[in-house]
Amino acid sequence: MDLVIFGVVWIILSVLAEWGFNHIRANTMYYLISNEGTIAHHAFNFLTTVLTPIFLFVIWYLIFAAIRFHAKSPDAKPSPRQSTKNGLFTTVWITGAIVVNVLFWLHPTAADMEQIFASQLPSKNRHDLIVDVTARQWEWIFSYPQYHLTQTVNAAGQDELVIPVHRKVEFRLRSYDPFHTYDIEAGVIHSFWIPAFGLKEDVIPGETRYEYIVATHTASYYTNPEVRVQCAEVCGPGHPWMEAPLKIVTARQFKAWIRHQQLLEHVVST
Ligand SMILES: [Cu+2]
Repeated sequence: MDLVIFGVVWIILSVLAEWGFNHIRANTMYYLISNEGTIAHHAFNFLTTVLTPIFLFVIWYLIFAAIRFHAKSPDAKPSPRQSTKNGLFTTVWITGAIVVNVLFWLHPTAADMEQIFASQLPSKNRHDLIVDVTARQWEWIFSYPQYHLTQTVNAAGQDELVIPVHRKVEFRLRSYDPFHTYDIEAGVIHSFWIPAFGLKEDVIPGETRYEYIVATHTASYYTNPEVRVQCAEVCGPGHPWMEAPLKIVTARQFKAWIRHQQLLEHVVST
């Protein structure tokens, strides 16, 4: 009888929780427009779906045991029926744990994460668009070495990041301050975060880090604020405002933008 009550309540709780999670996912997950972010998102959904009933099993087990088997009065004697071993339970629990772990290891949704980590190796990404990203207190500076652009800006003269859709982009992330000529090495830890891409990468002084992204849709900061570069590591008083607009454009628009930037930098430098 205990087993039936426990099992029925566990199933009801699991169904409710899965339903609630699906509802939350469908309504509150933010705008996501990168291949890599989408893979990570699917892996997260898969893991939470499998883990929710297991989590509830453990929690409900604790609560159920505390209610069902508590002493009825302060001077109650321990039950004469005591057992310290339950071979069936141990076998089911250990087998179940192994099966779940092997599932995570082999299941394509979770295994996709391995693909992301593998795809992030610089040696596998030789022919991408390169964007050098310099984080300083408090500004993001974008350079395009393949096009000889040192600092791209929008019409208002603010730093701006523009990348083409459906093309792999290699971000090279560094933290130092090119404008502090007395100490160019002055730098603190920042974090390169584009909310719409769903990935974050710390930017550490003295290190070069890489992030690879393929954007899946055209989009613009000027219509959706999630399409921006935001610092996600507290780096001083200017941290909350350390952001830069991002635009994801077609290949043709990107070419035109590069030409415009080249003209702009040429005008400024002469
Ligand atoms: Cu920062």
